[in-house]
Amino acid sequence: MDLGAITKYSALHAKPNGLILQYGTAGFRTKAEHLDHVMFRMGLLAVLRSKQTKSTIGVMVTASHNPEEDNGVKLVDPLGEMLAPSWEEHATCLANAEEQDMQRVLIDISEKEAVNLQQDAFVVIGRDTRPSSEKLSQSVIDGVTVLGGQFHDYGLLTTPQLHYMVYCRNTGGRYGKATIEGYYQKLSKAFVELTKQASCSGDEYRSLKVDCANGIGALKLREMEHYFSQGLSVQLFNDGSKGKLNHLCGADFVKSHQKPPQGMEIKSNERCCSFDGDADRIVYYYHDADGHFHLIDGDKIATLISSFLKELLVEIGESLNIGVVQTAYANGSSTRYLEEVMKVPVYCTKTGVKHLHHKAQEFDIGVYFEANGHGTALFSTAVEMKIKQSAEQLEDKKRKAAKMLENIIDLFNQAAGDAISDMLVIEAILALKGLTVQQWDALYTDLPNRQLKVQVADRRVISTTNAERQAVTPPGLQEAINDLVKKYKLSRAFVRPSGTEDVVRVYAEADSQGSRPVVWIFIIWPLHILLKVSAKPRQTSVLNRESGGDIWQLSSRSLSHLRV
Ligand code: 16G
Ligand code: MG
Repeated sequence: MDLGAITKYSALHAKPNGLILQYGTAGFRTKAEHLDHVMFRMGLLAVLRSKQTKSTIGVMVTASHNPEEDNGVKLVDPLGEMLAPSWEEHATCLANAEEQDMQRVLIDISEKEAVNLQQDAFVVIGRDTRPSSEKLSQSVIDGVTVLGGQFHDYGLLTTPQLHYMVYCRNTGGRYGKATIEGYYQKLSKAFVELTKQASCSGDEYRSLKVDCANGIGALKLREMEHYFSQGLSVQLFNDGSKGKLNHLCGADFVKSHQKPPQGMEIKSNERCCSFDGDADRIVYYYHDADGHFHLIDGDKIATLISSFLKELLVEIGESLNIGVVQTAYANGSSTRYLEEVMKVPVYCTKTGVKHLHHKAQEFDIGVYFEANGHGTALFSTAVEMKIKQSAEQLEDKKRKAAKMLENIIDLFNQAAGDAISDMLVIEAILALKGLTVQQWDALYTDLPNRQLKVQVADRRVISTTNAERQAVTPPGLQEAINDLVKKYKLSRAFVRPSGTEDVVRVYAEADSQGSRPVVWIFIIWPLHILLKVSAKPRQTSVLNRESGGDIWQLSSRSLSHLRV
């Protein structure tokens, strides 16, 4: 380690005094102007991680669905997964070290992790379309080079594309070619093969409106569309040519406001979808003939995918172990449908892609989705080999199903949830099954639900267990929720501190038989207790009323007048 050079370069990326950030669920995220030193230091850390794992490591510069002024960074581990938890802690320590302590922290990490400093290092870098991203990714490169690492800068990429590149590079090209053409060709070839088999390939199945959140998804989908155009024609909206990134559009906006994005004309029963700002999330929606908006979220995407995979396995005659992984936010109707109708085992993990991904790896085939649209399917190596053999050996009908499964496996991005890949998987399944968007939506009916966020003095007063579905502290909170919930059919509520914002999230659902306010009771009561126990409730709590998208302003005073 050339400590002199590190000190010299670090001074050019100086840390603002006193600034403390944490490597959270999705890396570091804050206002772009506070991130220069973090980027430089993540370049350094990526080199250490690369030396330690003797593999290529990825660094992605993005703040996903956050406003355009923000930015962020996350590291991608060798098989395309999120950074290992012990290294998240190192990332936090390194980012927060004051200038004079930085070298010591760097040496501490190397020693703790037994990094062989003589080992070569290789880092790949990608960035989204934010105005700040180019300069910030240059700071990552400065960090990589000062520690003697080699790098390849892919420039503009979606987050899942960078995960894909890392995975390809560390598996000797077996997963695919680590180039943007390699990605386009692998996915498009599988998609075109699949849709060729669809008997219903009328116009209805061939066109899709895509809201790209004014982000990187637009650029990449534009580049890619001619590769798969014989199977699907896409019409892009919010493609970044005029609107602001994530402003009144994108998957996060559509999911949390339950309304279509701005700038998209929707005719009744037309199939539409939205990506988020870095294209790792997707939700679908449509307007029915009466003009009502219907959202098809990650839960219904998981249902469509897992039922299709299960049908194929039955046709091939393979009994593989398939599991679906969700979080506490999954609508109860989806869990019931999967377990009771489809007879697929369902597992619940904490919020955050890494938890779901990890759990899904336990199955032959693991399908995971968060309700917000993050997700993919994972296939064990043994399954991939078995299916490949079946596609060559089985007799006609079975061989056709095995071939389809082989292509579906290629179409998924198994390194990370990917809006483009998920979109193509969904479009292929709908075409192959001859399902309209309404028929897909009608698989089950979501229970009415509400979600809100509230600011309290200290969100750490809340701790949870059982995959965040039960509150352990503050005392009395869970008992109060239990007492209330048992009075209503199919009802469920939970409270959890956010991993990405300084807020507490409250979720509730119930079979309120058309009387939607019932769900609000579950929301308001936990909130009421919360505000009582958290020493100093902030003056105003902003409640994001999901359906309808209103912002409700409730003060703790007005809450205390509510009678339940
Ligand atoms: C991040 C996570 C997402 C999770 C969300 C929850 C990744 C790539 N993204 O965006 O999975 O749903 O945070 O945030 O892991 P919360 O803890 O604030 O509710
Ligand atoms: Mg995202």
